Amino acid sequence: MTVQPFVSPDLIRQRFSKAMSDMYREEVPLYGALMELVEQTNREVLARQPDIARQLDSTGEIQRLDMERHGAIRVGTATELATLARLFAVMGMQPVGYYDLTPAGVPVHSTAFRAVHEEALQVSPFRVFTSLLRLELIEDPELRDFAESVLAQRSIFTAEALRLIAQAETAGGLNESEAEAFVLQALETFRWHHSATVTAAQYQTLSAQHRLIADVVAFKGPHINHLTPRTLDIDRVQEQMPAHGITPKAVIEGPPRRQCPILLRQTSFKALDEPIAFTDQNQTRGSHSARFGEIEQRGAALTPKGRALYDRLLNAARDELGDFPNEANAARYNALMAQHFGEFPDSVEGIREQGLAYFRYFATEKGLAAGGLGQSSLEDLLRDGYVKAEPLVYEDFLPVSAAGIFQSNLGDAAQAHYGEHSNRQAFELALERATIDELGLYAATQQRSIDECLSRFAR
Ligand code: OOG
Ligand code: NI
Repeated sequence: MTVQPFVSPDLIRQRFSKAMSDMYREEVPLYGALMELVEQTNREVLARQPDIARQLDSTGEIQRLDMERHGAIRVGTATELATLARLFAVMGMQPVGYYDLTPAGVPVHSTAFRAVHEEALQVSPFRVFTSLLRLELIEDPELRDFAESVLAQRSIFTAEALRLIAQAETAGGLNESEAEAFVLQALETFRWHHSATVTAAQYQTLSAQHRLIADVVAFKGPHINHLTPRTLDIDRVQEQMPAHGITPKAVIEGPPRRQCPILLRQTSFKALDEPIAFTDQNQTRGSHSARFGEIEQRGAALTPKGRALYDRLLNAARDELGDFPNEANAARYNALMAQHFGEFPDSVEGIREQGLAYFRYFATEKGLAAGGLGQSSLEDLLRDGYVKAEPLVYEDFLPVSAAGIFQSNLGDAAQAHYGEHSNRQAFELALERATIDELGLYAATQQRSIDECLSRFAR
């Protein structure tokens, strides 16, 4: 008997991402319309701005652009979260970062499962923003007990998915046929269900406490609630959405429009109410809205210094606005953001000289032709044009933006005030492992590219 080799986790993730996209396109017709709009806009940008095309080509991002998606799910128990971590690990995805959404009145805390090495990200940048409901924040003990008992009865993984996860863990990987089965089985966890696990009245009670609680507790599984493509021009897509029958939220989250994109800009549109059958109804008579659409534009990953500047400018603009950004104050918000962010350098050189972002260093054509140069410093190589610096793309999320996305899809009524805040320790206890610090990952990628450049020319 020949032993079949393992399929690399990166390829399993690439296949899973494709399968998820196909499933979502079938389930949510607007997703298909949005994907077309984003693909068309990206083509236009690349044709109109050859410098962007060149930059994406030299970093390799051009090859992953069309594959680029992030999804989001919300789970209800520690066991669900810990098992998800094991499921994602089969696909080479690790929990990166900790996000606390309670300051924004959303009773969850979250992490992002994603690949961590630049080479793995290149094969598939697929990531999933994963939130754990904080049931301890439900004040009514009766409702909390009810929610806990409903969650305790469900299993969000198929038996076969659990078996394949265990198999991958003990054997150290999955072979071709196991990997194929795994993708299909894992997909089931993220599927939409038209029937709820509670009665219509129970759903109402949960929803009255917080719409998000109903979304997590009342269903068989953590349906994927959006799948977000990456656009090269978010303002243009936002502008064009209405003509395609899509109504975007009032403002784009994140930094304002700039020459040199930083971090992450996002916008979303509300999904329609979807028909649901509650357990006391034979046919679908109720409804629930959970699924929405979102697009994003990614820019440079900021260093702690750059991030502190970003946070300060964002807070200053928001403080001056004096309210959550909304339809009525959108124009003023955009003006305030542009005004405050005038302080943030907007050229690659300016950002690099002030140490505001992480970079990757590449040998230029001149550098490739030159070969060994003896001992030169990185700054020498840059100055003489042997090496060029490209901003490292941000692979993570932003808590203020995430809160804005949650809010716009839950409605303003969803704003609550929680006394208890950030609890990373409790989150990691539930996850059964620590979350990875994203800044360390960016610094490591940057360092690897510096080492490679220096060793190339040191000969
Ligand atoms: C997640 C919202 C956050 C993002 O892109 O910041 C998010 C959710 O609604 O479950 O997806
Ligand atoms: Ni999102």
